[in-house]
Amino acid sequence: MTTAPNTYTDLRPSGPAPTDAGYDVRRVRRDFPILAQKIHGKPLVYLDNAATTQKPQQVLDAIARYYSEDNANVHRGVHLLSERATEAYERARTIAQNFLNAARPEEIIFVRGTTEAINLVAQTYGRRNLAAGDEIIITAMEHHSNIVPWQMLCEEKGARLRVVPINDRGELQLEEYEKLLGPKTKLVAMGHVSNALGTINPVRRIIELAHQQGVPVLVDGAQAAPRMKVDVRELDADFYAFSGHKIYGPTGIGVLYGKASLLEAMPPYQGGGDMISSVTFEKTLYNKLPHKFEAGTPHMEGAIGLGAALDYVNRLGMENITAHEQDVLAYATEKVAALPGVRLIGTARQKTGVLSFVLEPIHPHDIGTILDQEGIAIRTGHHCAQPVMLRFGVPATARASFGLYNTREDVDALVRGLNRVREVFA
Ligand code: 7TS
Repeated sequence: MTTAPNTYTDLRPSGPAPTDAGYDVRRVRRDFPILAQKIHGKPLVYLDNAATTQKPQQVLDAIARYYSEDNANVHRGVHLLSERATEAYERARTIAQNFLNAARPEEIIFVRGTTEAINLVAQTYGRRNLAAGDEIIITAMEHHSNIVPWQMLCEEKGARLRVVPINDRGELQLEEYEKLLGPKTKLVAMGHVSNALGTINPVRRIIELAHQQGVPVLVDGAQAAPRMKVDVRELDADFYAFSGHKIYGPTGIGVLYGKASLLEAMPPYQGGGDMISSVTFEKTLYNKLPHKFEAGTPHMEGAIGLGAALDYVNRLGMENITAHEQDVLAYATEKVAALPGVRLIGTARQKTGVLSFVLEPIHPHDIGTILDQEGIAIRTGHHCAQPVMLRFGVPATARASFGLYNTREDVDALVRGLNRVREVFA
C-alpha cells in the first residue's frame, strides 16, 4: 500500500490536477495496481469495464484506512469512532450529491447498486402509484435490471409494459416514444447509455416529453455516470441510478437519486434499524430522508470507497475522461470494423464506452476464450440485454468496453488478438 494521508478530508485534491498538463493516461494507469500484472504470460489488457471497473490505489487506501482507523457503526454511537464513521459516511453522500449536482444530500440514497435502485423505485413508488390498466414505458435496449422489476410490478398490478423500438443503428425511435406516451403512462424508465450497444440516449428530451404529460422518469445511469457529466437538475430527472463498481469504486454500493418531493411521498422499501424515528408494537414512525430508505447497518466501507472513487474521477476531470474514452472508442471502431468478417452491433451516432461486434461465423465465446489466452479480457454473451440480441438477430456479441485507463495500445492488442482468432478458425 502507498503512504496515505490520515483523514478522509485529506483525500481531496492536493496540488495541481494531472489534467493541467493534459490527460496523462500513463500516469493514470499507475494508480491501478491490478493493471500491472500478466495474464497467461501476457500483459493484461482489461476491456471489460462495462461489467466492472478496476479500482485505483486511492480507493483501496480509503477502505483500508476506514477499517484500520475509524470503523464503528454509524448514526448510533456517541463515541468518537462512531462519530468519525458517521462523518465519513455522510461525507460520501455529499460527494455523490455534488457528483450528480443534486439539490440536497437527502436526495442521495445508498443502495447495493443500480439493480437495487430500480427495484426500490418499482417496489415503493411503483406499488403505490400504479393500478390495473396503467402503463410503464421502457426501451428495447434496456439491461435486464431495467426490464424485470417493471415486469414484476406490471404482473402484480395488471399494468402493461410498453417498449420504445430502436433502429438498425441501435438508436431510439423518438417518434414511437411520443406515440406511446399518453394518459395511461405512469412512469418512464430508460437507460442513459446502453451497455450492449453504447448508444447515448437523448434523456433530456425524453424527460421533457414525459414531463409535458406529468409522467416521472427514472434514468438508469449505470453506464453513463462513469463516462459523462451527469447533472440531474439539468436533466430534470426524477430518479437516477448508478453503481459504484462501474465507476472505479467498490462493489455492493450504488446510488439512487430521487427528487425529495417524490422520495418523501414514497413508502419505505425495507423495514429495520435506522429507517425509523420511533417504534411501538402499535405503530412505527419512519425516519426522515435519506434514512427512511436505508434500513439496517449500511455499507459504510462501500460508501466511503465510492466517495474516494468519485473524488478520484473529479480530480481527473470528467471532461478529460470523456474526451479520452471517445478517442479510444473512435480508434477501436475504425480498427475493428476494418477486420474482415466483423459486423458492429450498435453504430449510433451518439455513442460511448462500448464496442460490440460479431466475427462471423466464429461464436463470441470462442473469441473471448482465445483473447483471454492473449491476456485480453472482454465480455461475450448477451450482456443481460437479451432483447437487444433478438433485435439484431444474434445470440451473443463480443464486447470490448473502455475505461479511463485504456489506451490505443490496448486497442492494437485487441486487433492483434482478433487476427489470431481469425487464424485459429481459418
Ligand atoms: N443497467 C445497465 C445499463 C448496466 O449496464 C448494468 C450492469 C446494470 C444496470 C446493473 O448494474 P448492477 O451494478 O446493479 O449489476 N451491466 C453489466 C454489463 O454490461 N456486464 O456486466 C454487468
